[in-house]
Amino acid sequence: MKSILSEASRVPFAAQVEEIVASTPIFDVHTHLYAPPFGELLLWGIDDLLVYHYLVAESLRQTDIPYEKFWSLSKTAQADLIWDALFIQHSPISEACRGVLTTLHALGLDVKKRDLPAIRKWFAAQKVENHVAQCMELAGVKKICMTNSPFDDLERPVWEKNPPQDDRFVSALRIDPLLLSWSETAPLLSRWGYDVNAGAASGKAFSEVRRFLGDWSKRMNSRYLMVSLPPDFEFPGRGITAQLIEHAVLPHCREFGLPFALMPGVKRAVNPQLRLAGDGVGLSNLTSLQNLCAQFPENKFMATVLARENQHELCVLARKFRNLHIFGCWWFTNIPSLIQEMTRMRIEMLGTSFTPQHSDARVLDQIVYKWQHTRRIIAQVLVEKYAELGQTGWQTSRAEVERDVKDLFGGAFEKFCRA
Ligand code: HDL
Ligand code: ZN
Repeated sequence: MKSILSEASRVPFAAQVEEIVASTPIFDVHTHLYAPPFGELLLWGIDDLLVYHYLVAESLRQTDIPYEKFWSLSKTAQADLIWDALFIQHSPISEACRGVLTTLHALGLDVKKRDLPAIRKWFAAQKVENHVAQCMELAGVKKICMTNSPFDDLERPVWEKNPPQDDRFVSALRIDPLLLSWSETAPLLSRWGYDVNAGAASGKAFSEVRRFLGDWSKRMNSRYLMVSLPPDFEFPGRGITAQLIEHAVLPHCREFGLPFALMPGVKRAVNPQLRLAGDGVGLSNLTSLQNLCAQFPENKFMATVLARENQHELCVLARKFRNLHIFGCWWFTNIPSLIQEMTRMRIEMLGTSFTPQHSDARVLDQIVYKWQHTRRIIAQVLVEKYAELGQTGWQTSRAEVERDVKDLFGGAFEKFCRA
C-alpha cells in the first residue's frame, strides 16, 4: 500500500525526526563517572580512553605480551601499546576503537594524522571543569547518574566530607559488596557502627542494614539502588542475597520511594588475568525478576540484562509488570548490531515506556561517542516506525515526536521514579 507520506514529503519528516533525536538533551541513567569534586575518581583524556578495559581485552588478543608484563607498564605505556596494536597495526573498526576516534573527531582533533603525542598535548592543555562542560555539550547530555559505592575506599571519604553539590550529577547507590559478599562486608558495617555480624542475618541485622541504606541514601541523595548479579541469582531464595533483598533492600526502597535496579548476567573474573576486563556473560534465569515484580507490587524495579538471549523475555516481563522499567543496551550488548535489534524489539513491544540506552561511561569523553553512535541508531529505528505509522493514515506531529524522544531519553524513567 502506497505510504500516505509521498516520497517527497517523507524526506522532511525523516530529517525532522533525525534532527529531534540528534538534539534532544539526555539524562544518562547509568555511568561510572563522577562530578569534578570527586577529583581523580573522574577519569578523562586520551590515556584513560585508550586503557578502557574494553580496549585492554581487545589489544591483548593482538599482542603476545604476558599479562603481568602489561600490568607492570605505566598507564602511558599501556596506552601506547593499545594505540599501536588496535589503531596502527590493525584498523580500529571495533565499536570501542571507533568510539575513541568519534570522540577525538568531535573534539576537533585531526585523527588522520595518527599523532598520539599531539593528541596527548591537546588534552594536557584542557581544564577538567571546561572539559566536563564541553563533553556534555557535545554528547547532548544534561544529567549524569553516577555509580556510588560506600564500599569504595577512595569514594567514601569524599562523601564523608560532604562534597559540593553539582546539579549535573546525581547519585545511584551501588550495593554489590553488601549483597554478594556478606561475610566480608558485615565486619565493615560493624566497624562503621551498624550492629551486624557475619553470620546468618537476623531481624536485628536486617534493620541495621536498612539503617545503613537509609544513611547512605540520604547522604548521596540517591535516585535508585543498584546491584549487578550473577546469571544464577535466584529469588525467592534461602541464600543471604535473596534474604537481604527481601528483608532490607526492598523495605528500604519502599520507605524511600526508590527503584531497585537489578543487572543480572555477569560472570565476574572469567579470566582473572585481565583484571577489570576479565568479566564475562551468562544466561540469566529471569523468573527471579518475574517473582520480585509479582511479589512486591509496591516496589519499583529497573533492569538491564547482560545476555542478548535474555532480551526478548525481559521485554515480555516489562509488558507484564508496570513496576518494571527496563533500560539500556548494557556492556556487551552496547554495539550497533544489538542496539538496533533491541531498540526495535522494545519499541515494538513497549512503545516509549522504557529507556533505550545508558552510556555506562567510565571515562568522561566516552559520553561523546556512546551517545553519538546510539542517537544515530535510535533515529533510524524511529524514522522507520513513524513511517510505518504513516502508512495507516495516522499523522504524527513534530511536537509528538519531540514528546516521544524526550520520554525515551530520560523522561519515561523520571515519570517512573515519580510514580
Ligand atoms: O557492573 C557494571 O555496572 C558494569 O557496567 C561494569 O562496571 C563493567 O565493567 C562495565 O564497565 N561495563 O560497561
Ligand atoms: Zn556499569
